Amino acid sequence: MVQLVVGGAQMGPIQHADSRQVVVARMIALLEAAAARGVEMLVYPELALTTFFPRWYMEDEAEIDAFFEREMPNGATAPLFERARALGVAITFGYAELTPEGRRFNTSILTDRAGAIVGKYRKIHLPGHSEYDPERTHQHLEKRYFEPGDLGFRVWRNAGVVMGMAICNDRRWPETYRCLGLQGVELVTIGYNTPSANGQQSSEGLEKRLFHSDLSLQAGAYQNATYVVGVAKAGIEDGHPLMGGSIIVDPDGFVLARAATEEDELILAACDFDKCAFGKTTIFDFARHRRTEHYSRITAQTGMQVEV
Ligand code: CDT
Repeated sequence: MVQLVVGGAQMGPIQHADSRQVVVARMIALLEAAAARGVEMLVYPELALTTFFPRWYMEDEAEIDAFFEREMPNGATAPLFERARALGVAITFGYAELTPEGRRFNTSILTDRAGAIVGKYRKIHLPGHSEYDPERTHQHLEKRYFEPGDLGFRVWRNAGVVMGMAICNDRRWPETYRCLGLQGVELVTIGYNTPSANGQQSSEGLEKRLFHSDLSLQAGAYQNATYVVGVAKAGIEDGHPLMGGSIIVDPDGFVLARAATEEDELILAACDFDKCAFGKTTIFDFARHRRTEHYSRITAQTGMQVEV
């Protein structure tokens, strides 16, 4: 029987002027609160160390690189790893990664309960655009600052559980969960930064955006018989609102815990990973029921083609 208390460390806003040290101190406070409540695996948001900088158009390479980490752990984040190790809590968080070759990725890492990095994921579905768009109410320049991830969707057995990572916009794509589901995933962790309003459609408000987030996370969990944890960075960053709505979802698609604020807030749920087995061996027993002979379009074709 594999059971784990899983936590989501939703983070409130991080302003441009906030140092990594200030942010890491907040992450450690959440970690300590989580450990005190029995959390054994804690999930932080996407790009957890900085403000959501893709909202700004930048050309200066040095200005861009200031948001990126050249190594992980590094001087600023080492205290977080150290505290997680001391408390025996596995963690995952997102950050902007600058590789030694000068490549930039939107990345998340996974540690074991001894504070060692056991997994790395680089965001595959990058939303937004690469050039300044005057038609939008706010910019979303992820395609400018990041390359699509090159590591695929992988899983790792960590603390006895098959874990996989995805980042923000990945949660809207069924392919994400299915690639992980085909590897037997039991816990999918997904940090996000989602603006509270749609920069291209003013009628789309917070309620619809929260619904779409829930819908995606709950469907991904149910259709792959896995726990899913979605964790926001929320609140008003440098005048720009990000939505909250962090949730923990069980393998039936039910929400076990939900954040109520747009601030630093802990959610948690005791997860019994044996509960993943029922769906994986019945309605979503992939080996018995999938019909791959009819799925070739999924990988052969990217955009929609209307052929009638
Ligand atoms: N960070 C991130 O991927 N955010 C996107 C915003 C989509 S609107 C360009 C999301 O899917 O939540």
